[in-house]
Amino acid sequence: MVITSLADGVISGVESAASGLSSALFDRPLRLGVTGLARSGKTVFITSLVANLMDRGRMLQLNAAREGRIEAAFLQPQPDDTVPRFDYENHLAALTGPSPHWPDSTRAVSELRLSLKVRPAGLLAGLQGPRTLHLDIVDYPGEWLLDLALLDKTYAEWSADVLARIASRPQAARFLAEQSKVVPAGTHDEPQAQALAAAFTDYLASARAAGFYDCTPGRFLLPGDLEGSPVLTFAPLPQDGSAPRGSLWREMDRRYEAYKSKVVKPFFRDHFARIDRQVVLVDALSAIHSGPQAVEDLRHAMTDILSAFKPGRNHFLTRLLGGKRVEKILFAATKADHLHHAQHPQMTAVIEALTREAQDRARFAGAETAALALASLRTTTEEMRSHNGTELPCVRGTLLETGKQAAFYPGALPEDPAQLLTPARQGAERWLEGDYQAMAFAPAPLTLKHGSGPPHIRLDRAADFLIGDAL
Ligand SMILES: Nc1nc2c(ncn2[C@@H]2O[C@H](COP(=O)(O)OP(=O)(O)OP(=O)(O)O)[C@@H](O)[C@H]2O)c(=O)[nH]1
Ligand SMILES: [Mg+2]
Repeated sequence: MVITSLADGVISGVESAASGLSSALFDRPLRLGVTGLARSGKTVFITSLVANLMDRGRMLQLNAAREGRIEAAFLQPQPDDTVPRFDYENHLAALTGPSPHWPDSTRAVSELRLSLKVRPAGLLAGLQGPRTLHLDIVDYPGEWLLDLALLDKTYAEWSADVLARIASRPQAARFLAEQSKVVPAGTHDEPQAQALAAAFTDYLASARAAGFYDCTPGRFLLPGDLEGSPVLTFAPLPQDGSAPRGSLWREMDRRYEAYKSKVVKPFFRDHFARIDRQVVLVDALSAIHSGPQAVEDLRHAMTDILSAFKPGRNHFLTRLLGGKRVEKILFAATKADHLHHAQHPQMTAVIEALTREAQDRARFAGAETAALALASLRTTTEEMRSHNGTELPCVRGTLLETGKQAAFYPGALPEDPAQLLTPARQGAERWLEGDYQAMAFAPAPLTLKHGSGPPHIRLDRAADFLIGDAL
């Protein structure tokens, strides 16, 4: 229990005190954060996890499920009245309906409470009745964690940093041209501020599309209901310490500070600081398919995202969290159904290597970490095909683009992930060995057996690592 967190967030402090008490005496809530960069598979993961916890026929690697100790699982109203509810029913209907399709992109925090009624294991089994574990699952964009770095920077420092980094990027040309026309010390003019912010936002969007990960402030790309508000209407300007009151520079400085205090801090206080268990989803295969530059960018992004889990580096977070720590962090490579299972160990090795620096840090901070390759929703079957006399391990599924069935050999991942990460670090333009085929499968029409959730790969292992000890 953490009293010190009261310093920066009365609400989270009080709730963690209450949850400490209730975990001993009553039903206890456990908060599971699900994050990852855009399109990494958060929505599908949560939907399938919840469906498979409600119907546990495919959850044999989750001990409590295998032992038959989970008596019931049901959705309940979530504890936070101001956070949108995770749209479980619609996402599940999209995935498992008569014409299955992937759910829409979600661009904000959402939450769902799943309550599990569980009989205790071992010696206590005969003595105690069932307990209820409230699992509060929180879906939030990994991009928002990148904003943590802004808290340590003034507007002048941030501007200098960004302007230096983007100077040579073609995506920034238009913004830089607009920006060079304004006089930072001149009088603030709102249409001009808006034009600059819009040009900067356009730059961020095209930089992200080009594979750059350092596209902060994160909320510029995922504005939600803040769209058009002053906290999102600023852009980096060259240092002008002498800029007078009422100048463009001063106003941008003020908005940057407002973004930190009104957007970044509340996210960390209201969501991040309360997380007990965390899963970080990574679409490593897409990055590998895109080439070495994308892999290197992903490695940087993971390191930055996960630096949030080593709070000692940031004063605000240290103060906010007090002694509280995320207890477990799972790094999961998603969409493993794109590979034959013979290649899953290599995929796990890649995700371990990609997150090694970050994992070491989190371990240092006292969290238990693990890595695995999973598919939240399995869309393929496996088959061997002979090609020029060799047997190739393939996967077969319905292609998203054409709706046709096809068998795919995506390419062999190396035994040693360094064969991918080293050329990526060295700035190679493309892979020397082998080529990796990009592919996208549509969800397959399902007829679910009574008592079984949607088909997956290792979702039960992921659940056992994340919540097994609390069941
Ligand atoms: N084959 C396969 N594809 C998957 C799986 N999970 C996700 N995908 C693909 O990845 C896409 C993104 O998945 P989402 O769950 O929407 O990802 P997200 O992280 O919630 O994305 P945003 O909300 O846009 O940030 C889906 O539309 C699918 O194409 C999976 O288990 N297997
Ligand atoms: Mg989503």
